[in-house]
Amino acid sequence: MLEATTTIQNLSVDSFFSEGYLLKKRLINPLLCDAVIAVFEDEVKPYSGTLLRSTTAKREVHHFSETGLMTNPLLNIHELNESLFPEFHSACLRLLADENLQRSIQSILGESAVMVQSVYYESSMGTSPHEDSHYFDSQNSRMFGCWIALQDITQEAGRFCVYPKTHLLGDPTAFPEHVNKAYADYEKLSLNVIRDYKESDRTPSMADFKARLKMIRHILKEQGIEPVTPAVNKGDVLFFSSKTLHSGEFPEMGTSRSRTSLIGHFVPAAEKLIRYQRELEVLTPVKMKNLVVNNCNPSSDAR
Ligand SMILES: O=C(O)CCC(=O)C(=O)O
Ligand SMILES: [Fe+2]
Repeated sequence: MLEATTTIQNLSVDSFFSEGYLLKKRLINPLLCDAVIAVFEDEVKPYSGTLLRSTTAKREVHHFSETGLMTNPLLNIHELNESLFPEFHSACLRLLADENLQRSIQSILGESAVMVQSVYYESSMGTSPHEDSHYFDSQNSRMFGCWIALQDITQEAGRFCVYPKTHLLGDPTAFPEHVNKAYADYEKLSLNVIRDYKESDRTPSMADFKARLKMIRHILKEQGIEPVTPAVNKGDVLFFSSKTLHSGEFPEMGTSRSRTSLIGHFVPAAEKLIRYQRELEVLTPVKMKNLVVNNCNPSSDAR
């Protein structure tokens, strides 16, 4: 029995490495998901002050859709002021430290993990295909995101998409030379755009990312790579590599359907962090409740 379970686990991990993502259904207890949403409604949603956002990496008040959904996701909820949001802070940490989740993280990494970023979404904002590695990663590109559905997510709310095998772009054993050359050009442009923004401290705009988007769309089309938009339900977790292209669909206009999700990005504890594929940073892991997190105030986002 034990042997069979171990084999199944290994198969899953193998598919994470071959496909660049892995969906684990019902990994998290739905009650933990409900608890996070309930305290978000009680403690966080009525708050009128500013909080750090993943869209701008700046502090902003909540922005709302016409149907009352928060549209600017919260960046690094583990670093929220605990005295302002005690219940939300501890419910999120409890969920991210969940035993089943941590066991899966361990089996992907094969060693101890540190959470370097967390984001809370109430709605999808429509994010174009990108890889997180260009924003930040572990120095050996082993970071991955755990995208946790806190509710059943409908098509209308705008689903999360992954592009299978794209974490292998640039690998000569996986893609032909002309594709890897096009990918190298894309990567160069993408990093230039991101580094420019960071240096001038401007907020990314869709227009500036247009050329990068055109290049990656061309590669995806030529290789016939279609996005996978798995139907996800409360407690499901989608693990995706820092190098896997992913995007978020736009919600339908005027929808009242939320897409409540919590995302944690994890790296091996023994590696350094790298920002914009240029700046190395030593990790300073600390234990926060039952979760090991990096003790810093990251200014980068993974959008
Ligand atoms: O949830 C989304 O729409 C995008 C999330 C994302 O890009 C990320 O977590 O890295
Ligand atoms: Fe991302």
